[in-house]
Amino acid sequence: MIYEFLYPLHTMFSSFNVFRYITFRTIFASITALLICLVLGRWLIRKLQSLQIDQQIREDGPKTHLVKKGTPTMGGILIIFAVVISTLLWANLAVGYVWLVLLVTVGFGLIGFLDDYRKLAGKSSHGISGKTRLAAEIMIALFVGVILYFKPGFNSQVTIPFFKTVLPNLGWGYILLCVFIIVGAANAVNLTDGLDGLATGPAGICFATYLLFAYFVGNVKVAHYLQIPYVPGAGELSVFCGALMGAAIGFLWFNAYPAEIFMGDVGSLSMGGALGTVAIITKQEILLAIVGGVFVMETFSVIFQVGYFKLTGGKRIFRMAPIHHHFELKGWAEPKVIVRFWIISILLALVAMSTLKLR
Ligand code: 57M
Repeated sequence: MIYEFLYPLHTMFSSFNVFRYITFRTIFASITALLICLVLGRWLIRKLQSLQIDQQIREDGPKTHLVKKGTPTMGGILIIFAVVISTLLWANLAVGYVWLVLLVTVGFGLIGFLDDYRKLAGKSSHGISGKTRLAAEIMIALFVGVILYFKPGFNSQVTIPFFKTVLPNLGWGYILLCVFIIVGAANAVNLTDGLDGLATGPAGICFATYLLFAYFVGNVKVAHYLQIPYVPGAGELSVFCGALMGAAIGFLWFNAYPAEIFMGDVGSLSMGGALGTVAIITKQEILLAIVGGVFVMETFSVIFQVGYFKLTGGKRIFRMAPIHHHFELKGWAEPKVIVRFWIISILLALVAMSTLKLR
Protein backbone atom coordinates (compact mmCIF):
# COMPACT_ATOMS: atom_id res chain seq x y z
CA MET A 1 0.00 0.00 0.00
CA ILE A 2 2.88 2.33 0.76
CA TYR A 3 4.03 1.91 -2.84
CA GLU A 4 0.59 2.80 -4.23
CA PHE A 5 -0.01 5.81 -1.96
CA LEU A 6 3.42 7.31 -1.34
CA TYR A 7 5.42 6.71 -4.51
CA PRO A 8 3.07 8.86 -6.67
CA LEU A 9 3.87 11.77 -4.30
CA HIS A 10 7.52 11.72 -5.39
CA THR A 11 6.68 14.56 -7.79
CA MET A 12 6.07 16.73 -4.72
CA PHE A 13 8.50 15.07 -2.29
CA SER A 14 11.54 13.83 -4.24
CA SER A 15 12.64 11.59 -1.35
CA PHE A 16 9.51 9.46 -1.92
CA ASN A 17 11.16 8.28 -5.11
CA VAL A 18 12.88 5.69 -2.92
CA PHE A 19 9.61 3.74 -2.65
CA ARG A 20 9.95 2.65 -6.26
CA TYR A 21 13.01 0.54 -5.47
CA ILE A 22 12.35 -3.14 -4.72
CA THR A 23 15.58 -3.30 -2.70
CA PHE A 24 14.41 -0.54 -0.37
CA ARG A 25 10.94 -2.06 0.05
CA THR A 26 12.42 -5.53 0.61
CA ILE A 27 14.67 -4.28 3.39
CA PHE A 28 11.80 -2.52 5.10
CA ALA A 29 9.46 -5.45 4.62
CA SER A 30 12.02 -7.59 6.47
CA ILE A 31 12.41 -5.03 9.25
CA THR A 32 8.63 -4.59 9.58
CA ALA A 33 7.94 -8.34 9.84
CA LEU A 34 10.84 -8.85 12.24
CA LEU A 35 9.65 -6.04 14.53
CA ILE A 36 6.04 -7.28 14.48
CA CYS A 37 7.26 -10.69 15.69
CA LEU A 38 9.57 -9.18 18.33
CA VAL A 39 6.90 -6.82 19.66
CA LEU A 40 3.98 -9.31 19.68
CA GLY A 41 5.90 -12.52 20.46
CA ARG A 42 5.84 -12.23 24.25
CA TRP A 43 2.17 -11.25 24.25
CA LEU A 44 1.26 -14.22 22.01
CA ILE A 45 3.15 -16.67 24.25
CA ARG A 46 1.21 -15.45 27.27
CA LYS A 47 -2.07 -15.53 25.32
CA LEU A 48 -1.51 -19.10 24.11
CA GLN A 49 -0.59 -20.17 27.65
CA SER A 50 -3.76 -18.59 29.06
CA LEU A 51 -5.79 -20.41 26.39
CA GLN A 52 -3.86 -23.62 27.19
CA ILE A 53 -2.87 -23.97 23.53
CA ASP A 54 0.16 -26.07 24.34
CA GLN A 55 2.01 -28.92 22.68
CA GLN A 56 1.06 -32.53 23.27
CA ILE A 57 4.29 -34.52 23.46
CA ARG A 58 4.31 -38.06 22.07
CA GLU A 59 5.53 -40.69 24.50
CA ASP A 60 7.34 -42.63 21.75
CA GLY A 61 9.71 -39.80 20.95
CA PRO A 62 13.10 -38.98 22.43
CA LYS A 63 12.76 -38.77 26.23
CA THR A 64 14.48 -35.38 26.15
CA HIS A 65 11.32 -34.01 24.55
CA LEU A 66 9.08 -34.80 27.50
CA VAL A 67 10.26 -31.60 29.25
CA LYS A 68 8.74 -29.68 26.35
CA LYS A 69 5.23 -30.61 27.42
CA GLY A 70 3.16 -27.47 27.87
CA THR A 71 5.16 -25.35 25.44
CA PRO A 72 2.72 -23.05 23.64
CA THR A 73 2.24 -23.93 19.98
CA MET A 74 0.57 -22.44 16.89
CA GLY A 75 3.06 -19.58 16.97
CA GLY A 76 2.86 -19.73 13.18
CA ILE A 77 -0.15 -17.44 13.52
CA LEU A 78 2.31 -14.65 14.35
CA ILE A 79 4.54 -15.50 11.39
CA ILE A 80 1.59 -15.35 8.98
CA PHE A 81 0.26 -12.12 10.53
CA ALA A 82 3.68 -10.45 10.28
CA VAL A 83 4.20 -11.60 6.67
CA VAL A 84 0.74 -10.55 5.47
CA ILE A 85 0.86 -7.10 7.10
CA SER A 86 4.42 -6.44 5.94
CA THR A 87 3.76 -7.61 2.37
CA LEU A 88 0.54 -5.59 2.09
CA LEU A 89 2.43 -2.54 3.35
CA TRP A 90 5.56 -2.77 1.20
CA ALA A 91 4.81 -4.79 -1.95
CA ASN A 92 3.38 -3.46 -5.20
CA LEU A 93 -0.10 -4.99 -4.89
CA ALA A 94 -0.79 -4.55 -8.60
CA VAL A 95 1.45 -7.60 -9.20
CA GLY A 96 -0.67 -10.77 -9.23
CA TYR A 97 2.17 -13.01 -8.01
CA VAL A 98 2.05 -11.23 -4.63
CA TRP A 99 -1.59 -12.25 -4.13
CA LEU A 100 -0.84 -15.80 -5.29
CA VAL A 101 1.88 -16.36 -2.67
CA LEU A 102 -0.27 -14.70 0.01
CA LEU A 103 -3.12 -17.07 -0.90
CA VAL A 104 -0.86 -20.10 -0.42
CA THR A 105 0.61 -18.70 2.81
CA VAL A 106 -2.82 -18.12 4.36
CA GLY A 107 -4.44 -21.21 2.78
CA PHE A 108 -1.80 -23.66 3.99
CA GLY A 109 -1.71 -21.82 7.31
CA LEU A 110 -5.45 -22.44 7.69
CA ILE A 111 -4.97 -26.16 6.99
CA GLY A 112 -2.23 -26.28 9.60
CA PHE A 113 -4.38 -24.30 12.05
CA LEU A 114 -7.23 -26.82 11.73
CA ASP A 115 -4.73 -29.67 12.18
CA ASP A 116 -3.23 -28.05 15.28
CA TYR A 117 -6.67 -27.28 16.67
CA ARG A 118 -7.85 -30.88 16.22
CA LYS A 119 -4.75 -32.09 18.06
CA LEU A 120 -5.45 -29.71 20.93
CA ALA A 121 -9.17 -30.46 21.00
CA GLY A 122 -8.44 -34.18 20.94
CA LYS A 123 -5.53 -33.70 23.38
CA SER A 124 -3.38 -35.96 21.24
CA SER A 125 -0.69 -35.58 18.60
CA HIS A 126 -3.05 -36.68 15.81
CA GLY A 127 -4.91 -33.89 14.00
CA ILE A 128 -7.20 -33.97 10.97
CA SER A 129 -6.87 -37.10 8.84
CA GLY A 130 -3.85 -37.23 6.58
CA LYS A 131 -6.07 -37.72 3.52
CA THR A 132 -8.21 -34.66 4.29
CA ARG A 133 -5.13 -32.51 4.88
CA LEU A 134 -3.43 -33.75 1.73
CA ALA A 135 -6.56 -33.19 -0.37
CA ALA A 136 -6.87 -29.60 0.86
CA GLU A 137 -3.19 -28.93 0.15
CA ILE A 138 -3.50 -30.40 -3.35
CA MET A 139 -6.57 -28.25 -4.08
CA ILE A 140 -4.69 -25.03 -3.26
CA ALA A 141 -1.59 -26.15 -5.15
CA LEU A 142 -3.68 -27.15 -8.18
CA PHE A 143 -5.28 -23.70 -8.21
CA VAL A 144 -1.82 -22.10 -8.25
CA GLY A 145 -0.61 -24.45 -11.00
CA VAL A 146 -3.62 -23.75 -13.21
CA ILE A 147 -3.39 -19.97 -12.70
CA LEU A 148 0.31 -19.99 -13.62
CA TYR A 149 -0.14 -22.38 -16.56
CA PHE A 150 -2.78 -20.18 -18.17
CA LYS A 151 -1.13 -16.84 -17.23
CA PRO A 152 -0.04 -15.10 -20.43
CA GLY A 153 3.76 -14.92 -20.57
CA PHE A 154 4.37 -17.57 -17.90
CA ASN A 155 5.93 -20.61 -19.58
CA SER A 156 5.78 -24.27 -18.57
CA GLN A 157 9.50 -24.79 -19.06
CA VAL A 158 11.54 -26.16 -16.15
CA THR A 159 14.93 -24.65 -15.29
CA ILE A 160 17.59 -27.31 -14.69
CA PRO A 161 20.48 -26.22 -12.45
CA PHE A 162 23.90 -26.09 -14.21
CA PHE A 163 22.32 -26.47 -17.69
CA LYS A 164 21.23 -23.13 -19.16
CA THR A 165 20.08 -24.58 -22.49
CA VAL A 166 18.15 -27.51 -21.03
CA LEU A 167 14.61 -26.16 -20.54
CA PRO A 168 12.19 -29.09 -20.85
CA ASN A 169 8.64 -27.92 -21.54
CA LEU A 170 6.24 -30.02 -19.49
CA GLY A 171 3.08 -28.56 -20.99
CA TRP A 172 0.11 -29.23 -18.70
CA GLY A 173 2.41 -31.56 -16.75
CA TYR A 174 3.81 -28.35 -15.25
CA ILE A 175 0.61 -28.11 -13.21
CA LEU A 176 1.42 -31.49 -11.63
CA LEU A 177 4.96 -30.29 -10.94
CA CYS A 178 3.52 -27.25 -9.16
CA VAL A 179 1.41 -29.52 -6.96
CA PHE A 180 4.37 -31.79 -6.19
CA ILE A 181 6.68 -28.89 -5.27
CA ILE A 182 4.20 -26.87 -3.20
CA VAL A 183 2.73 -29.82 -1.28
CA GLY A 184 6.14 -31.48 -0.99
CA ALA A 185 7.83 -28.35 0.37
CA ALA A 186 5.03 -27.75 2.88
CA ASN A 187 5.24 -31.27 4.30
CA ALA A 188 9.04 -31.33 4.22
CA VAL A 189 9.17 -28.21 6.42
CA ASN A 190 6.49 -29.76 8.61
CA LEU A 191 8.56 -32.92 9.16
CA THR A 192 11.69 -30.87 9.86
CA ASP A 193 10.01 -28.80 12.56
CA GLY A 194 10.87 -31.27 15.33
CA LEU A 195 13.61 -29.42 17.28
CA ASP A 196 13.79 -25.83 18.57
CA GLY A 197 14.35 -23.58 15.56
CA LEU A 198 15.29 -26.51 13.33
CA ALA A 199 12.79 -25.51 10.64
CA THR A 200 12.75 -21.77 11.40
CA GLY A 201 16.46 -21.25 10.70
CA PRO A 202 16.68 -23.04 7.34
CA ALA A 203 13.37 -21.46 6.27
CA GLY A 204 14.83 -18.02 6.91
CA ILE A 205 17.94 -18.99 4.94
CA CYS A 206 15.84 -20.31 2.05
CA PHE A 207 13.76 -17.14 1.87
CA ALA A 208 16.92 -15.02 1.99
CA THR A 209 18.18 -17.01 -1.01
CA TYR A 210 14.93 -16.79 -2.97
CA LEU A 211 14.79 -13.08 -2.13
CA LEU A 212 17.87 -12.75 -4.34
CA PHE A 213 16.58 -15.16 -7.01
CA ALA A 214 13.30 -13.24 -7.25
CA TYR A 215 15.16 -9.96 -7.68
CA PHE A 216 17.44 -11.46 -10.36
CA VAL A 217 14.67 -13.06 -12.47
CA GLY A 218 12.49 -9.97 -12.14
CA ASN A 219 15.21 -7.68 -13.49
CA VAL A 220 15.54 -8.01 -17.27
CA LYS A 221 19.19 -6.87 -17.31
CA VAL A 222 20.32 -9.18 -14.50
CA ALA A 223 18.30 -12.12 -15.89
CA HIS A 224 19.90 -11.61 -19.29
CA TYR A 225 23.39 -11.32 -17.80
CA LEU A 226 22.92 -14.52 -15.74
CA GLN A 227 21.13 -16.21 -18.67
CA ILE A 228 18.20 -17.21 -16.45
CA PRO A 229 14.51 -16.88 -17.38
CA TYR A 230 13.16 -13.32 -17.08
CA VAL A 231 9.84 -13.29 -15.19
CA PRO A 232 8.26 -9.83 -15.32
CA GLY A 233 6.81 -8.90 -11.91
CA ALA A 234 8.65 -11.66 -10.02
CA GLY A 235 10.88 -9.00 -8.46
CA GLU A 236 8.02 -8.10 -6.11
CA LEU A 237 8.41 -11.56 -4.56
CA SER A 238 11.68 -10.24 -3.14
CA VAL A 239 9.53 -8.07 -0.87
CA PHE A 240 7.45 -11.11 0.16
CA CYS A 241 10.58 -13.23 0.74
CA GLY A 242 12.07 -10.38 2.74
CA ALA A 243 8.95 -10.30 4.91
CA LEU A 244 9.11 -14.07 5.46
CA MET A 245 12.84 -13.93 6.23
CA GLY A 246 12.21 -11.14 8.73
CA ALA A 247 9.31 -13.01 10.32
CA ALA A 248 11.39 -16.20 10.59
CA ILE A 249 14.22 -14.31 12.30
CA GLY A 250 11.76 -12.54 14.60
CA PHE A 251 10.03 -15.81 15.49
CA LEU A 252 13.42 -17.46 16.08
CA TRP A 253 13.95 -14.98 18.93
CA PHE A 254 11.35 -17.02 20.87
CA ASN A 255 11.68 -20.39 19.10
CA ALA A 256 15.42 -20.69 19.67
CA TYR A 257 16.54 -23.36 22.15
CA PRO A 258 15.06 -23.73 24.71
CA ALA A 259 11.92 -22.78 22.74
CA GLU A 260 9.28 -20.70 24.47
CA ILE A 261 6.89 -21.35 21.58
CA PHE A 262 6.49 -23.75 18.64
CA MET A 263 5.20 -22.62 15.26
CA GLY A 264 2.75 -25.51 14.91
CA ASP A 265 1.55 -26.97 11.61
CA VAL A 266 0.02 -23.53 10.99
CA GLY A 267 3.54 -22.17 10.64
CA SER A 268 5.40 -25.05 9.02
CA LEU A 269 2.82 -25.81 6.32
CA SER A 270 2.42 -22.09 5.62
CA MET A 271 6.13 -21.38 5.22
CA GLY A 272 6.77 -24.55 3.23
CA GLY A 273 3.89 -23.90 0.84
CA ALA A 274 5.03 -20.31 0.34
CA LEU A 275 8.59 -21.44 -0.34
CA GLY A 276 7.45 -23.95 -2.97
CA THR A 277 5.28 -21.32 -4.66
CA VAL A 278 8.12 -18.77 -4.79
CA ALA A 279 10.45 -21.42 -6.24
CA ILE A 280 7.96 -22.08 -9.06
CA ILE A 281 7.17 -18.44 -9.91
CA THR A 282 10.88 -17.53 -9.99
CA LYS A 283 11.48 -20.54 -12.33
CA GLN A 284 14.02 -21.95 -9.87
CA GLU A 285 11.92 -25.04 -9.15
CA ILE A 286 14.55 -27.79 -9.16
CA LEU A 287 17.07 -25.55 -7.37
CA LEU A 288 14.75 -25.73 -4.34
CA ALA A 289 16.06 -29.27 -3.80
CA ILE A 290 19.49 -27.72 -3.16
CA VAL A 291 18.43 -24.54 -1.34
CA GLY A 292 16.01 -26.56 0.83
CA GLY A 293 18.38 -29.52 1.05
CA VAL A 294 17.90 -29.83 4.81
CA PHE A 295 14.16 -30.28 4.28
CA VAL A 296 14.84 -32.80 1.50
CA MET A 297 17.29 -34.73 3.71
CA GLU A 298 14.74 -34.88 6.54
CA THR A 299 11.98 -36.10 4.23
CA PHE A 300 14.09 -38.80 2.57
CA SER A 301 15.27 -40.04 5.96
CA VAL A 302 11.63 -40.79 6.75
CA ILE A 303 10.94 -42.35 3.33
CA PHE A 304 14.01 -44.61 3.61
CA GLN A 305 13.27 -45.48 7.25
CA VAL A 306 9.65 -46.45 6.61
CA GLY A 307 10.50 -48.27 3.37
CA TYR A 308 13.37 -50.24 4.92
CA PHE A 309 11.24 -51.02 7.98
CA LYS A 310 8.53 -52.53 5.76
CA LEU A 311 10.99 -54.33 3.48
CA THR A 312 12.94 -55.95 6.33
CA GLY A 313 10.00 -56.65 8.62
CA GLY A 314 11.05 -54.22 11.34
CA LYS A 315 14.68 -53.20 10.86
CA ARG A 316 15.63 -49.51 10.87
CA ILE A 317 18.31 -47.53 9.02
CA PHE A 318 18.26 -44.68 11.53
CA ARG A 319 17.81 -44.91 15.29
CA MET A 320 14.73 -42.76 14.65
CA ALA A 321 13.47 -40.68 11.74
CA PRO A 322 13.39 -37.87 10.80
CA ILE A 323 17.17 -37.76 10.90
CA HIS A 324 17.36 -35.02 13.55
CA HIS A 325 16.08 -37.58 16.07
CA HIS A 326 18.77 -40.04 14.95
CA PHE A 327 21.50 -37.60 16.00
CA GLU A 328 19.65 -36.86 19.25
CA LEU A 329 19.61 -40.57 20.09
CA LYS A 330 23.31 -40.77 19.16
CA GLY A 331 23.90 -38.37 22.06
CA TRP A 332 24.22 -35.04 20.26
CA ALA A 333 22.80 -32.22 22.37
CA GLU A 334 19.71 -30.64 20.77
CA PRO A 335 21.40 -27.24 20.16
CA LYS A 336 24.29 -28.99 18.44
CA VAL A 337 21.94 -30.80 16.03
CA ILE A 338 20.09 -27.56 15.32
CA VAL A 339 23.11 -25.33 14.67
CA ARG A 340 24.84 -27.97 12.53
CA PHE A 341 21.68 -28.25 10.38
CA TRP A 342 21.68 -24.44 10.06
CA ILE A 343 25.32 -24.57 8.89
CA ILE A 344 24.42 -27.20 6.28
CA SER A 345 21.52 -24.99 5.16
CA ILE A 346 23.83 -21.97 4.70
CA LEU A 347 26.29 -24.10 2.75
CA LEU A 348 23.55 -25.40 0.45
CA ALA A 349 22.24 -21.86 -0.13
CA LEU A 350 25.73 -20.74 -1.20
CA VAL A 351 26.07 -23.74 -3.54
CA ALA A 352 22.64 -22.97 -5.02
CA MET A 353 23.60 -19.35 -5.65
CA SER A 354 26.82 -20.47 -7.31
CA THR A 355 24.81 -22.52 -9.84
CA LEU A 356 23.56 -19.25 -11.33
CA LYS A 357 27.09 -18.70 -12.61
CA LEU A 358 28.08 -22.36 -13.04
CA ARG A 359 26.01 -22.90 -16.15
C1 57M B 1 5.62 -33.00 12.35
N1 57M B 1 6.09 -32.55 14.61
C2 57M B 1 6.99 -32.71 15.74
C3 57M B 1 5.25 -28.57 16.89
C4 57M B 1 5.74 -28.08 15.57
C5 57M B 1 5.72 -40.38 9.49
C6 57M B 1 6.44 -39.72 10.63
C7 57M B 1 7.85 -39.38 10.28
C8 57M B 1 5.68 -38.43 11.05
C9 57M B 1 6.42 -37.65 12.09
C10 57M B 1 5.49 -36.57 12.63
O1 57M B 1 4.71 -36.82 13.49
N2 57M B 1 5.67 -35.39 12.10
C11 57M B 1 4.82 -34.27 12.50
C12 57M B 1 6.69 -32.96 13.36
C13 57M B 1 6.41 -32.03 16.99
O2 57M B 1 6.33 -30.61 16.68
C14 57M B 1 5.05 -30.05 16.59
O3 57M B 1 4.63 -30.13 15.22
C15 57M B 1 4.82 -28.83 14.63
C16 57M B 1 5.41 -28.96 13.25
N3 57M B 1 4.53 -29.69 12.41
O4 57M B 1 5.61 -26.67 15.43
O5 57M B 1 4.03 -27.94 17.21
C17 57M B 1 7.37 -32.22 18.15
O6 57M B 1 8.64 -31.72 17.75
C18 57M B 1 9.27 -31.09 18.85
N4 57M B 1 9.58 -29.69 18.52
C19 57M B 1 10.56 -29.05 19.24
N5 57M B 1 10.84 -27.75 18.95
C20 57M B 1 10.18 -27.04 17.95
O7 57M B 1 10.48 -25.85 17.72
O8 57M B 1 11.17 -29.64 20.15
C21 57M B 1 8.90 -29.05 17.53
C22 57M B 1 9.18 -27.73 17.21
C23 57M B 1 6.98 -31.42 19.36
C24 57M B 1 8.33 -31.24 20.05
O9 57M B 1 8.62 -32.42 20.76
O10 57M B 1 6.05 -32.15 20.13
C25 57M B 1 7.17 -34.21 15.99
O11 57M B 1 8.31 -34.66 16.07
O12 57M B 1 6.13 -34.89 16.10
N6 57M B 1 6.80 -38.50 13.18
C26 57M B 1 7.88 -38.22 13.82
O13 57M B 1 8.62 -37.28 13.54
C27 57M B 1 8.28 -39.25 14.86
N7 57M B 1 9.11 -40.21 14.17
C28 57M B 1 8.76 -41.52 14.03
O14 57M B 1 7.72 -41.96 14.45
N8 57M B 1 9.67 -42.27 13.35
C29 57M B 1 9.43 -43.69 13.08
C30 57M B 1 8.86 -43.91 11.68
C31 57M B 1 7.42 -43.39 11.59
C32 57M B 1 9.69 -43.16 10.67
C33 57M B 1 10.75 -44.42 13.13
O15 57M B 1 11.80 -43.76 13.11
O16 57M B 1 10.73 -45.66 13.15
C34 57M B 1 9.08 -38.58 15.93
N9 57M B 1 8.32 -37.51 16.53
C35 57M B 1 7.69 -37.66 17.72
N10 57M B 1 7.74 -38.78 18.36
N11 57M B 1 7.02 -36.61 18.26
C36 57M B 1 9.49 -39.60 16.92
C37 57M B 1 8.37 -39.96 17.82
